[in-house]
Amino acid sequence: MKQLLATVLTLFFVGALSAQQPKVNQDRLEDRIFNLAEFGLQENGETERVAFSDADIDARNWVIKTLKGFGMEVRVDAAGNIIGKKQGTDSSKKPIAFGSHIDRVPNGGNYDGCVGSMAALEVIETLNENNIKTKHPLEVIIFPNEEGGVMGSRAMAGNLGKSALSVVNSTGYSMGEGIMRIGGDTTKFKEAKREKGSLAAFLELHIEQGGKLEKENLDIGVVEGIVGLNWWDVVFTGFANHAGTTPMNARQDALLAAAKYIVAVNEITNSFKGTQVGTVGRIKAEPGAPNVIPGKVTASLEIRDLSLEVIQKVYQAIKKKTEEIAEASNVSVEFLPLDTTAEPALTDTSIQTEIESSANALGLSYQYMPSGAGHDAQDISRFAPVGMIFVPSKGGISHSPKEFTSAEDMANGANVLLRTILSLDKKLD
Ligand code: HGY
Ligand code: MN
Ligand code: MN
Repeated sequence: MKQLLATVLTLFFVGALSAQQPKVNQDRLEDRIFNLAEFGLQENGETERVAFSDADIDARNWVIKTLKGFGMEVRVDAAGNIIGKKQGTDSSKKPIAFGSHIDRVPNGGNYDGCVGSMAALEVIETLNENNIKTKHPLEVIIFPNEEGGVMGSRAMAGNLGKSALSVVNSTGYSMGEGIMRIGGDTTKFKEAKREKGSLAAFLELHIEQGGKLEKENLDIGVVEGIVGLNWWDVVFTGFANHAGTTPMNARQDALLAAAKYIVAVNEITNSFKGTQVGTVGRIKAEPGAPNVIPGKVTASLEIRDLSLEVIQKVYQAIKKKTEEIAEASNVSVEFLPLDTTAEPALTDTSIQTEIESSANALGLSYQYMPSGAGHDAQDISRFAPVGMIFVPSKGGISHSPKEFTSAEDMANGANVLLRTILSLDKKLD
């Protein structure tokens, strides 16, 4: 009986508490996710919206128009970051910012980045319709080209080097061309840099992109830290020759060496204790005809871990083994680092606590956890305290058209985001 009474009282208390705070509109949030998915919709019903594409530009313009419709001052900085500002009641306070990205990987899903971006719009609309004015100004930030190396957030952190501007994505545009296309200005992209202390806090809601929350039937992830990641192009140079007349023992087959490299990446990454990951996600064999022995192969290498030292250790072991493979295959190999490095980042512990208490107050289950995916929040953490909120990914699937997060899970995350913003507004100076 006592247990029942305690439960009833708790539910009443939680209900009463949460009744004081507005809730987001779940249907409107999901409608915006579906609306956003229209930008880049293909014949097969899937959406393509890689950064700098026409679809990306159209989606960005739609977000800008929506933010303006909320009465926000909207600007696009020199790196292409969209920044919507809602004035607070105390102009001495620094903004509380929140947002994510709307660009996608090729053949990606509708939720990666989109949930945090659409939830940011939903938070503003919910505050407006409840006539809630925060003391701190609020900023909604939509970062460009997150998938191509967290470009916008790196520029905002002052970490985007000139060499990054030549990195080309699957649209064929380089980052420099892309920044110009989306309304940035490469002649002054350094001006996108924001100084330490210029934001009171930054929050990012994001899908987990893994299966832990779903497996443990939990609503919310309180993110403790975000992995670092490094990319390289690995170029094998052999000798293109006739596939019919060149004896097997007289070949300099760049693709055969690359194939052994791919196996080595997997074996070496697994050979170290820990949770590091190593992937070859892209490969191009030239000249790319069935009757020509490939003379040149360019493959990618990505290594991730919460520790840069571990990334380096795994990389050196892979490089050493690959050089042995190349020598034995009578080809040469080069490792070319791509300027898309994202360093590991820890989230702010006091913001973690606010996220936890928001989840508790909303009666949502949660766990503390790391992020195996990279995010814009990791670069923003160079100059501001950040927090990240995860919601479940169905089947742990992401970077795939099969990516899915339910409307209820999205609304849970958006309500935790809203509540955390309001509690930080009260507590932060
Ligand atoms: O690749 C990542 O980790 C992120 O989804 N951009
Ligand atoms: Mn993302
Ligand atoms: Mn992604």
